[in-house]
Amino acid sequence: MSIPVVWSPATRLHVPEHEVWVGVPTPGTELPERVDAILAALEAHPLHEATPHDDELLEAVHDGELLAFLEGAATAWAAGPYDELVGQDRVVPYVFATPAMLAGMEPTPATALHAQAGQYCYDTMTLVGPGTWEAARAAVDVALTAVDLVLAGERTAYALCRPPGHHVTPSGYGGSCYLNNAAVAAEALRAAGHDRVGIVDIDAHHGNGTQAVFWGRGDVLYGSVHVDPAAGWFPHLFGHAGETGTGAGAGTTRNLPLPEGTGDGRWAEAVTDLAQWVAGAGCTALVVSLGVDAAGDDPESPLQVTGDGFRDAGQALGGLGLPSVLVQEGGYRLATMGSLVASYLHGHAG
Ligand code: SP5
Ligand code: ZN
Repeated sequence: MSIPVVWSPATRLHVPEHEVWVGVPTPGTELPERVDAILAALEAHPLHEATPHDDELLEAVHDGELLAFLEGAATAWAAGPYDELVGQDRVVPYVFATPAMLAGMEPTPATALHAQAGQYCYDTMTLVGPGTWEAARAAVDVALTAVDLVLAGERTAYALCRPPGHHVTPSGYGGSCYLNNAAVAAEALRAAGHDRVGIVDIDAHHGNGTQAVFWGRGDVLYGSVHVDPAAGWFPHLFGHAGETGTGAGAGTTRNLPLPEGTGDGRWAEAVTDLAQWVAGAGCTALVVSLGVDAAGDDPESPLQVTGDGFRDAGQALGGLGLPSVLVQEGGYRLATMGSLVASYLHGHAG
């Protein structure tokens, strides 16, 4: 039983040459080559190219203002002309509309593009360039095409989404993410008649964006295992155990932060805990935010998971027998990330 793989060549079009980290331009980590590294490792799986989908479900997740900004930002920046003036060819914010700046006042929306960026982008690592929108929008089509396959009867489909998405809130992007592919997939499963959908996020980082999208809702559960943000890891402000949702969503968020250095046994136990939680809560479909940056050799996290751990995580989640859409998130070591995805898929297929 081989899980179908959905991809799009347009996901290669986003080229983040740099990410500005603590004020310093460092080489980008979320590279187009990630797509090819994963494809090469999944050669044995049936391959499907994504088909275009309209914006209805994307607009259910994200504010229209954010979508319009992302779609037009690269062209507007090029006309700036910031590249000519200061040597910056990517959209990067420098003023941030934080609650501390607003101080309870209603701001007048910024007119300068370099200030507008900080109304939507909440960090300096997530630059927009030519092709960013096309790639991010294609990744949404990849996720929705994987949902189509599952609705047509596949038990599981894998969406090779890139750029990743789980850090994007309804109106804010960051963390190398622009559009929340997993949240859109969950909305698609809901729209197709699944009354309760579970999202389990095994990326090394907490998916603050996905948590935000479903924070007040009881119909989509969000559970995440990740390196403890309180130990100094992105996204810093969210992902702590006390965050459990609000209103109709009270109790439908679960965070299992783990210490730096956590390896296979304890990590896979936490994934198993989340698997049993979503099944016990009556979810009839599953979305997995499948980052592989928890790997021991990944440059972006201090977790120490191996291929065996990813296989065990796949077994725990695939063993639920739920219709499942697997959405690629992070994972940055080109030499090994493909085989880690393959290990997870092998475990999930059982
Ligand atoms: C989807 C995903 O895994 N996003 C994680 C983004 C977290 N990035 C934090 C970056 C922290 C500093 N990294 C320095 C890399 C130097 N290029
Ligand atoms: Zn990550």
